[in-house]
Amino acid sequence: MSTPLESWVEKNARLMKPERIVFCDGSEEENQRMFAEMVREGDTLELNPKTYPNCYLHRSNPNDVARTEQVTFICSEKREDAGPTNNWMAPEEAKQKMSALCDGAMRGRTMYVVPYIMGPARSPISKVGVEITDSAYVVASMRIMSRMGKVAMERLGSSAEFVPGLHALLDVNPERRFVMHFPEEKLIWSVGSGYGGNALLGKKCLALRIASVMAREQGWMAEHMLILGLEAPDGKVTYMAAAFPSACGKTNLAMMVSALEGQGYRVWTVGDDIAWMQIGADGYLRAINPEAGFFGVAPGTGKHTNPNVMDAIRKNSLFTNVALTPEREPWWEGIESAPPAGMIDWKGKTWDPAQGPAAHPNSRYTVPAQQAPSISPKWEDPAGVPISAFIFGGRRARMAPLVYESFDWQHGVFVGATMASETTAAATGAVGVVRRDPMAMLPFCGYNMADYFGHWLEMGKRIPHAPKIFHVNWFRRDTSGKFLWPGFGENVRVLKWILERVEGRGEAQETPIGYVPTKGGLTLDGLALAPGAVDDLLRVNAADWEPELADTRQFLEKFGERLPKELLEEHHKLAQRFQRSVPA
Ligand code: O2Y
Ligand code: MN
Repeated sequence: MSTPLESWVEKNARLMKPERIVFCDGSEEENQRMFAEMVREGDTLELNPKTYPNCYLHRSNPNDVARTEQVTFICSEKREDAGPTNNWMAPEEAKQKMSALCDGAMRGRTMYVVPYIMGPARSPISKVGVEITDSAYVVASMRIMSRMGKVAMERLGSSAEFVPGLHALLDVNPERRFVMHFPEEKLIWSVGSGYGGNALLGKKCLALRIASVMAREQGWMAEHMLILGLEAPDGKVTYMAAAFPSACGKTNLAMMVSALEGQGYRVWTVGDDIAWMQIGADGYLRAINPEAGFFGVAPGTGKHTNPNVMDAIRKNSLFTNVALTPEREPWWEGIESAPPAGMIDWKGKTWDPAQGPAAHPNSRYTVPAQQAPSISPKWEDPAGVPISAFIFGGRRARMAPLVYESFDWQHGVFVGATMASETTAAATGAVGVVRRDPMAMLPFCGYNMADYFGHWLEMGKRIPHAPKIFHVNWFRRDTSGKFLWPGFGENVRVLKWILERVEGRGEAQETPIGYVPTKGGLTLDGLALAPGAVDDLLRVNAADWEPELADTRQFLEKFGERLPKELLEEHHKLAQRFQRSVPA
């Protein structure tokens, strides 16, 4: 008798008609075979084995360099269950479309069956997924990003408890590119892209879109959050989880080298992108990082911005769409070394600076998490780490102060639901356009976000020791447009205040938006800030918040009747607090 996995593989083999089927075991020999296959295919090359041992550079199809939200669908039975912020397609229609595209899609090719665990192998919070793919690059990447192969088969046994994911490259044509999620069935089906979030199905598809649905059904949380531990001078580590939209430095914060190390404050990395959290027997929200690696943006990463990752990527790493030096080393803009002569750009051509950057702006490193010098000794703890603080954040030039604490859980949910970031030239070409991205989950929530807010509100009632909720903004500018805060390792000063607030210390003043540090509440010794910068960083300016109130109201109204009334209540309370604070 076939196991559920075998039956599912057979069914899909009948559809995709591969020449051969390989069940991946995750061994080092198999990994070497994958890289040999990728090198043979011509889009991958080995890097300098002396300076970057066991490292490879892969060049994706230039039409396939990022996640594509416009072709990402939530295929729930009812359109309203996907909500106003997701693309929706009826499941039957989606399946017909995908079956037609996949009929014979692997003819003459290998079908790899990739069993994997999202989360530590023995954690009760972890989940098994199986990805069918015809891409050796996906297999090699999944081996870094998850616990892949034999270990996953041992956990799965003959059970049917796995999240199935189908992936086929087809002809890597944007016209035939779709990433479909079937939340009722917990199925993922992606075609036409070999890149990142579209193709490594354990990451955004399973660990966020499908897991967010499971989390709501089962009473836990799947969030787009980094997890870090802040060690204090007495050795106690306090864990925090933080959600920022893209391009706000999540990986850098998670891997920060603390500017207060001399005072005994150190940051430990548990995860840089995703957190799965369940209420533990001790009443704390316990978080695991479902991933086993970091898939980080290369440009802008250097010895100053993220020394820990620069150390980590010197071995066993897979680079995608970065440039190549004549020494066969990876290079990108912001690596903090001058571009050498004779560079090859991300498309494999001699680099001409007049034609654009050498590395693609979304080029990536894929590196095992355990190679980070900052990796927490608890990062694989099956019980997870207890979360004491949630931190939301965005890139706001004027409005939001450096840090503030919400009044309570319900207010914190409102802060997360209305969080936003202003676009940078690098991201869109248009500077300063406000994009609302609730809890940084807008592209990753597998169901109606109004219900997602409801789930957050419910969780708050159930967690005996609920995390306190904060908001940070590293990107406030002065009137001449200069950043007021240095960021990077200095951000630990803000984490220290958060830690003190968690412990019932930390000086704060009450403002209409929440508790803001007093000037003396932040540890600023040894930091040369411009005169008046601290006041500017901590100011809550009613005039700036007026348009924000109008904009957040409009955003929340998008969710109609389904929006929990508590959020409109919080909006009303915020407006009232401002009214009371402004002299008539
Ligand atoms: O463009 C992609 O496919 C990658 S997107 C990504 C990668 C790592 C972590 N986060 C993200 C994201 O978009 O949030
Ligand atoms: Mn992310």
